[in-house]
Amino acid sequence: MDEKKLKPNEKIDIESILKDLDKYRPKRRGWTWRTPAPGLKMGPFEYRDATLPTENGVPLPSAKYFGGIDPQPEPIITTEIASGRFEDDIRRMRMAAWHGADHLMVIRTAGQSHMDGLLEGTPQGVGGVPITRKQVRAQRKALDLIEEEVGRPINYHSYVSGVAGPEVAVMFAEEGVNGAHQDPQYNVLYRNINMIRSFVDACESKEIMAWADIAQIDGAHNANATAREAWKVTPELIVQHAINSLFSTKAGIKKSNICLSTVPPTAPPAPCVFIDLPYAVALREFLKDYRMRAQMNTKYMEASSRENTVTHVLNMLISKLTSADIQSTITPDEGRNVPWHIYNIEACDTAKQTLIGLDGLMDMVQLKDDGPLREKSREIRERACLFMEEILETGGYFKAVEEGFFVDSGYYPERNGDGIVRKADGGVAAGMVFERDEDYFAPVTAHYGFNNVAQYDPSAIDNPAKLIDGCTFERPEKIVYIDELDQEDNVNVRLEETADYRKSNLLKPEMEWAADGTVMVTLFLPAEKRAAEAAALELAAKMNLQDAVVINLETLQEAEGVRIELKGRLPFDVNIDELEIPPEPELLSDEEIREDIEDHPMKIVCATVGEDEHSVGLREIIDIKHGGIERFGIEVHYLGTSVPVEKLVDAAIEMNAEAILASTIISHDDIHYKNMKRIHELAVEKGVRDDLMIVAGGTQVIPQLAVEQGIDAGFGRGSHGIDVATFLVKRRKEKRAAK
Ligand code: Z98
Repeated sequence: MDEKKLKPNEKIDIESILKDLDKYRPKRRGWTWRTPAPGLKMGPFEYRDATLPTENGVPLPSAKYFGGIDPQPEPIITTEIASGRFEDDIRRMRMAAWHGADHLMVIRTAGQSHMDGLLEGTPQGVGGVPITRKQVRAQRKALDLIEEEVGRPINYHSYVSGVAGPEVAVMFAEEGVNGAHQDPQYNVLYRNINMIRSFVDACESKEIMAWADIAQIDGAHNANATAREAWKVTPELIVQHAINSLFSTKAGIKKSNICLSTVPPTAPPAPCVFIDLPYAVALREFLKDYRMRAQMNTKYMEASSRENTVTHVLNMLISKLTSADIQSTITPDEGRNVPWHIYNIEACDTAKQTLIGLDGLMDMVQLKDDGPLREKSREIRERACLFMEEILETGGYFKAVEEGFFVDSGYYPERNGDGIVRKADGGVAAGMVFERDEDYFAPVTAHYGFNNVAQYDPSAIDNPAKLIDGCTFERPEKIVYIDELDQEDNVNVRLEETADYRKSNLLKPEMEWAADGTVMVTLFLPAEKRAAEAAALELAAKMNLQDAVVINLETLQEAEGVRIELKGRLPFDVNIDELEIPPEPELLSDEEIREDIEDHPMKIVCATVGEDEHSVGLREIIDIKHGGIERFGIEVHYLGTSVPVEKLVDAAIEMNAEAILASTIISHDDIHYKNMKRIHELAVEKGVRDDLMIVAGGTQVIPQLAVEQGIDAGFGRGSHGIDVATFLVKRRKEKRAAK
């Protein structure tokens, strides 16, 4: 099956993913954790908390200074990809996997729990995209290839909610989904689904999830995303976690697959660690047998991606201090409502960088055993216990919901009387739970509750599906796969529309969907904010951007001006075939240069020539502090500024230098090129040209024109020490080879 493998330098072929989808079976079932690798050595470092590395990936940008290593932290890293077009999301998943994500949460942009049944096809519809078998199967198929490519299992995840929850759970089990949100309290509180129905459905869903080894995330965090003052619901959060966790174990889910969704109660400018850490400790101490999925606070989120990134990083400090098992990166872009490729990837990098940066922290620091941490933590636990006791006194969970116990904005036992009230006989699907008849029988696997199999075959009590020779869980060929039903709204039509861009060398910028043309422009406008916003939109129109919208505006000073980020669409494209693409300069690595200089020490002289007092450019190229060529061990003799070209050549001869570096900034009357030519001629006249490499640089230097003056190389704007050092070492090697 080798031809089906992904090739790192080739795009994933969406059409081939969709081909024969009706016959595709996922490679495996079940959730996979990372494999710890304590003491792992990578490049110059040893890691204490890292996990087994991937085979392919994109390291952090600065990894290039350390041999391109890409250490992977301990927690699973989640990213949520839900642009609404599953075909485009597949490409984003691959990028996310290369950046270290191994938990991909996906799909719907619609409230899935508003659907009364499982839909087929991939309709984009009103109100967003629901979940369908086709999307799930296509994405799991793609992930089966992607996980092979990166060399690490990827957990695929979605939501089991709403009155269609059990149906969704069956489909997930059939299609190899590895993780899901499932919490009946979520349905009750936020989707107004009848509470009895919701808990009965949850029994069924959880039993199916247990069979399929699907890891579960609960919904408690929605309380602090909803409550007016999120930190006040911390006792309730613990109660919600406890209810769903215990309920889930009773429905058969193993504890190591039960992940509590922990979201810190607050965010800066609150003293957030002081508030969040005691809560996290309280939760983990109480529910230590379960896993923790940490997600950043989204309640107090604005559109500054800088601010959101800091909130995210502080969340990871808490995660590190309390050993979270899954780190979510979902939301740094949520505040600006631009769920774009780049923000998923940035957030994965932020998580990887932070968690690897904190490697070994707990071997050096310890949470104090006394003081405010323990006191506050104990207090939260006490409040949670009292909350639970009052639920029992009131007559149980359903009664408590009827009395508005949940999402009340008081800090329990304080109550503000503004909790969410639901009635046991109200809500969606009220009265739709029926007792099973005496002869009720369902020949299926992982079915919750009473099932009179014995009436047909007592030997099939533990395996009712035996009576029909296996249900879809054992015999997946029995699954009825229904393709798109809508002739206009389907993936094939969408792919057709973007085929030109996906299959030729036509190129359009993209943030979310193939060829969406979306770009972001960042501006500083020295005006007050209302004027600046209007001006930004006017400027966008002049830049030819369509549908421009300001997505972030931050005042730097109310009169002096604002920073604005806006998005818009470019109505044109470029053709790569018509571009003149210069060959990529091949730089030597630091090690290669250092090695060569060690074996063959190199001495050079340099100066700013002519009547020119500029020195910064040349110093940037030579100084060790600026990453200049000195750092490779090259012996540099700097003669200063306004140095006559004759003096430079004489100095090179006197010192027996191998190269001359001339800096030339002033360029009137082409004096910079004339000086280069003169250096070359002098070297020829003095009989040393063959022994000397002559290099000149400056902001106005065009490399080609420099070489035309007779010297060896020219370096223009944006050149660095490594460019010059690479040239000198390579040229000298050529000379050595020619001898
Ligand atoms: C997260 N980004 O938790 P609808 N069930 C539970 C949920 O928490 C959610 C759903 C279902 C957040 C996502 N949570 C918010 C327990 C959603 C989804 O009704 O289909 O949108 O339910 O990662």
